Amino acid sequence: MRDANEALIVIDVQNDFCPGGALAVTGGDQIVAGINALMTEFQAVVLTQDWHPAGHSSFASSHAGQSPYEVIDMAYGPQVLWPDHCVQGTDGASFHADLAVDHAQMIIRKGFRRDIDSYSAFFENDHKTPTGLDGYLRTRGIEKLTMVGLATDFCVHYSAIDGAGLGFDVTVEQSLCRAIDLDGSLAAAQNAMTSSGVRLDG
Ligand code: VGL
Ligand code: ZN
Repeated sequence: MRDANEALIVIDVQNDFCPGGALAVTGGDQIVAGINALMTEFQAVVLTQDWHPAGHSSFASSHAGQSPYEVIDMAYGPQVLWPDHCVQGTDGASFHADLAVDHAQMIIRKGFRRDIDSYSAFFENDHKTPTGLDGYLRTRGIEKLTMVGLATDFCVHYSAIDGAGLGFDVTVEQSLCRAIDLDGSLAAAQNAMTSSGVRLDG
C-alpha cells in the first residue's frame, strides 16, 4: 500500500475517449484493467471527468466555418477545436463501464463552463480559475501524485504540469496513458512535462 500522502489521479477515462467514442484515443480502453489494479495500491483515488454543456466553446460545431482539430484564438489563448464530446449526462461522458469507479473518493468535473475549456484537473484553460482539486488534496495531506488516463498530451499533460507548479511531486505512468498525438503534441507534451519537473515512468 502507498503512503497516506500519495494520491492516484485518474484522468478522463470516459467512453468518448475510448474506441467508438466521439473523440476516440487509440487504445484508450487498453489501460482500464491496469488502472483498476493500480487503484488498489492507493489510499487516495481521484477521478476526473470531462463534463461539457451542449454547445461548449471547445466544440468545432459551435464555430461557423471551423472544423475539428483547427486552432482558434479565444480570450484566454489558443484553443484546439474538438468534435462534440463528453456532453453532460450522455453515455459518452460516462466513465468506461469497466473502470473501478467505486475505488475513488472524489470525482472532479471540469470544462463545465460554456466559454472556457479545462484540460487540467487543477485550472481551467485561462491557467487561473481553480477547479478546487488543489484544496481537496492539500486538506487531505497529499503531497505525491501519480497520474494516469487520457489523453497523455492534453488533459494528463496539463494536469501534471499544474500539479508540479503547485508543489506536488508528480509522476505520470505512461504505460497507463494513451495520447491523441496531433502534429507532434505527444513529444511536445513529454518535453514540457520533463522541463516542469514531472517524472515520466513506464
Ligand atoms: C481532452 C481534448 C478535449 C482530454 C478533453 O481528456 O485529454 N482532450 N477534452
Ligand atoms: Zn473536453
